Amino acid sequence: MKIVFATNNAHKLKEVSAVLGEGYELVTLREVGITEDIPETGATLDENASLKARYVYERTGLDCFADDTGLEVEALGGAPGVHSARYATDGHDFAANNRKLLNELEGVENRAARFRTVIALIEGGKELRVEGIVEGTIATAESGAEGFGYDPLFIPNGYERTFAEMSADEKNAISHRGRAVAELVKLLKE
Ligand code: ITT
Repeated sequence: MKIVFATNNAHKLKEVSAVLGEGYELVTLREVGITEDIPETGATLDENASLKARYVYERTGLDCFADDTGLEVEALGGAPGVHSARYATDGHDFAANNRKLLNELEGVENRAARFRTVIALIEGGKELRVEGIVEGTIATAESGAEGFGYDPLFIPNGYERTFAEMSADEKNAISHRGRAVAELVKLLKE
């Protein structure tokens, strides 16, 4: 089954195609001729996932899905949340975001955080949403070189390593996106 995944993030594309497995052919935005940045102007992860999926559906008429992910840190009132990509700067500067997060949490004891992924699926013109959550803590220094974004700082509960110290398979098995994609697969199989 062919389905458009509305993302420009190559890491995500790799993670999601690994979880979806063989029965699905993921089509990229470039392959359907969408090269511009899709506006993410929503106030919540749900709204942004939905905006991205609808944008693609309106232009292509193809079945598609989009995700939006945020890191929600308890001591920061849920920040950076929907602003996770542009926490420190306007761009997707992962290193600057991680530095800012460490600064904001300096001396803070409560380091509880969670990643939340919302996926909006449009299939046959009908929209459905699923989500995936992983709870954890924010480390006091970066470790590991795998993954992307806040992975070097995020230690999932029950582990003593960050996501960036795990293989892609290990991360996918317990991650926010892995769980959301597992729910997506259930919807696609219904
Ligand atoms: P697209 O909108 O093109 O899909 P993006 O990088 O902007 O890509 P999101 O809006 O979903 O992705 O995610 C916002 C930010 O959250 C992202 O830039 C990363 O900093 C962070 N993030 C998302 N998923 C993550 C993960 O699995 N591990 C670590 N950080 C992640």
